Parts: sequence; C-alpha cells; structure tokens
Amino acid sequence: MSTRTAVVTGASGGIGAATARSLAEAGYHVALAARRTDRLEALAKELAEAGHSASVHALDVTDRAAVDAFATALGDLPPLHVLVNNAGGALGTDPVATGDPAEWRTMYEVNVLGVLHVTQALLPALTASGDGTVVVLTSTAALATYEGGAGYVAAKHAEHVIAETLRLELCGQPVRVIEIAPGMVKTEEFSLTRFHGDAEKAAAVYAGVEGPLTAEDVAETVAWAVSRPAHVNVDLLVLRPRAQASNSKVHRVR
Ligand code: NJP
Repeated sequence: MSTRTAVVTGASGGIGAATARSLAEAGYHVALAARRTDRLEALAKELAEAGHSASVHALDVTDRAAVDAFATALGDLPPLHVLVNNAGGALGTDPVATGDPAEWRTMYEVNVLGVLHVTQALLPALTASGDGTVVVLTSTAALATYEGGAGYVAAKHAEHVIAETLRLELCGQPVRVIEIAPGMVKTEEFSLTRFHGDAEKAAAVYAGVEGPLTAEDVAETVAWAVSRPAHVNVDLLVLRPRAQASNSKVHRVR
C-alpha cells in the first residue's frame, strides 16, 4: 500500500508518463492527470499490472474550476507529497515579427497559468503533509532564448520565475521547489504538436542527433531529485544531450 501520493500533470505521454512510471516504481500512489483519459487509463492499467497504485483524473490545467475539483478529489487518496508540474508544450517556431498571438496566449495559459492553478490548488495539501515537493518541469528555453523560439521561451522563462519566486516565498515551510530544465528530449508528440502535426518537420528536429534525451532520462532525474532527503532542495537541474551545447548549438551527423 502506498502511503504517499504524487501528482503528475500531463501524464498521458512523453516525460509525464515516464515520470509517473518512475514515481510509481519509487512507491508513490500516482495521480495521473491530463485531458486524454484513454491514455491515462492504459497507463494506470499497466502500472496496476506491475503491482503499483495509480488513479486517473481528467484535467485541463487551464481550467481553474476543473483544477479545484481535482484538488478536492485528491482528498480520497494517501497524503499528497509530490506535485510534478509537467503539462506544457510549444506551438510554432515563427519569428517575433510574424508570431501568432493566439499561439503565444495558449502557450502562456498552459505553461504558466496551468502551473499557477495546480500549484495554488495543491499547496495546502503539500504543506499539510509536512514534507512536500513541487517540481516544475521547465526547459533550457526557460534560461536562454533562440531564434524562432520567443513565444515558448517567454512562457518557459515565466514558468522559471514561478519556481524561483515560490522557493523564496515558501522558505521556512516544509515544501521544496525543484526546477528540472531539460534540453532536447525526443518524445513522441512534443515536436509534432509544435509543428501542428507535420511529421517531417517534427522529425527534422532530431535528425542526425546522436542520443537526444529520452523521456526516461528526464523521469529518472525527477525521481532522483524528489528522493533526496527532505532537507536537500535541488533548486535547478539542467540536463542536455551530450550533442547539444546550447539551445542552438546541436551536433548532427549527416
Ligand atoms: O511533451 P508531450 P513532453 N491540460 O507533448 C499535456 C517540457 N519540455 O513530454 O492533455 C493538461 O509529449 C498533454 O496531455 P493531454 C515541455 O514544455 C519538453 O515532451 O492528454 N495537460 C501531454 O501529456 C512540457 O512542459 C522538451 O494532451 C495538458 C503533455 O502535456 C514537458 O517538458 C524539452 C494540457 C505534453 O506531452 C513535457 O514535454 C524541454 C492541458 N491544457 C522541455 N496541455 C522536449 N520534448 O524536447 C498539454 O526543454 N497537456
């Protein structure tokens, strides 16, 4: 029986699903949250078959009322110790001169307001646990920019600011704030979403890159950071593939 709950947002694929597997493996009851519940159901079934404990929660992190209802539903689970704010993503690679304001707004709503909603709603339970951890899954785009990236970079910078500010504000309370900032991670959908379903453009992102990060690489990092003793706060952990030295310097084998 799990005695601690970990929430993972965006658990329906990629880094979120891998993180849910890692935290289930570490003994948490994992509350799987995302919009596509069919995918969450499949993951919950897989985890149950492996002897782990998971629950499925339909959640759009941009919908505050839904987030509040989600927080209430967590009351039936073991005490909440970990929140992984993972739901997020990029839309488009247009330069500032022609970027679509609607896409910028969507990225802000998911990556920034989504984290705000879920963190606000779950902080009371995390604090009450006496040993809570908020993980914010940002990006190397949260720390430096690149051409064509401004909309995503702006949103991820804002998400980074939430993590930095929250850590200051919670100092003295039993809640850690950990930011994990990965570089290029080859997941099934991230680039496909960014390029509006264009598989060729999505594949080009990873073309010739030897060893982009995998979702599992990031998940293991999250699980490691969360499992440090309660007095140890891993403030910010940046991980990149060896072949990527910055957002725009990527070694490709042709
Ligand atoms: O992304 P992807 P990754 N409400 O597209 C969910 C960051 N990152 O795993 O709702 C709730 O496979 C969506 O679920 P669904 C990145 O910015 C990535 O690669 O069912 N959930 C899905 O589970 C993001 O923050 C890379 O559609 C919502 C998940 O989010 C995180 O890592 C590099 C939602 C997205 O899965 C996971 O990325 C980097 C909503 N409104 C940072 N909207 C990378 N892959 O290269 C979306 O530096 N989701």
